[in-house]
Amino acid sequence: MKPRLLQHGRLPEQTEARLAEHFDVHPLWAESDPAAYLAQHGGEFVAMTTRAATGVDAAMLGALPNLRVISSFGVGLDKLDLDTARARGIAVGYTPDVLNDCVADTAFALLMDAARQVSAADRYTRRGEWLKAPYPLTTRVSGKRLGIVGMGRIGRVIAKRSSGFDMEVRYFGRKPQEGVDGFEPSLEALAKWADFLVVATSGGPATRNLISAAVLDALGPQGYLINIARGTVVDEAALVDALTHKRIAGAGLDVFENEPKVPEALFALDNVVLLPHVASGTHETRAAMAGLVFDNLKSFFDTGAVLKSAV
Ligand code: 8YV
Repeated sequence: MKPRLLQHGRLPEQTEARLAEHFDVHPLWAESDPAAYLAQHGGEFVAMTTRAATGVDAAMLGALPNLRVISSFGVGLDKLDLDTARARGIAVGYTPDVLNDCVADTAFALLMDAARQVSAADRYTRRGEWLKAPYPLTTRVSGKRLGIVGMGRIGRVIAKRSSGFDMEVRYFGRKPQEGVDGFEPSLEALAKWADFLVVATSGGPATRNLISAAVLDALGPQGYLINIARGTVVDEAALVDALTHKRIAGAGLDVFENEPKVPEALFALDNVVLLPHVASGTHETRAAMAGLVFDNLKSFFDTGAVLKSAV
């Protein structure tokens, strides 16, 4: 008999098909009242899939008394109740590493766009304004100072990308990373030093509003903020205020506090580039992530352990 698997949130089509070959899958996303469904059937499931943005909370885990493994699509763990999973001995697989390159690429796309105003200049050209006047000057990237908040797997690839732009790198985090020079123990000092501050840390309560009004003020009117991490890491109201009043030069944002809602005040501003949380969203990377969601489950049922464990 195939193990019974609860699918929380959709996955790429091929992955859903592959899962159905090996598991008795129930799509929770198709239920009109998921809580009522789980109250009746929760005990049937030994495995589940979810997505980083969807997660699994304590209430849902409570409704799944026989769950043995969770396999999550994504690297973010901020919406997963890991404490409960740990306490109950539930294995948790996720998809780190395979998305590092694309997320770092997107960080650089946002950085380049914020500084050189690629999107704003494109809009200017389409509006026919070039016929009236040349586009205003923008800000140089090469040779500038890059501050990275969170020198983890993705932060390191961002640092690697920056060497192609001859940038000087320093970073902030809980502790200095072995083999990585440039640790700065004060986030405000890093922001003051940096021309570009890139947020690449994990989300969750420990980093909530880490990028505060004070950090933005330290970054200052010549500084740019790039966020490819989680919207919750930045005090969004303070950021909107800083961008509106030009207390920072600009920003490039892939993530927001209440996705898919983006503060409307930002729509009218040309000093901010807005992306709909797409940093890992390439065919290649999403296929690798989906493959790992499957492989984590397969490994768990073959060997008792997922390949990439989050707990
Ligand atoms: C995913 C992400 O696109 O991996 C993560 O944590 O934020 C993204 O790569 C997405 O959130 C998956 O649901």
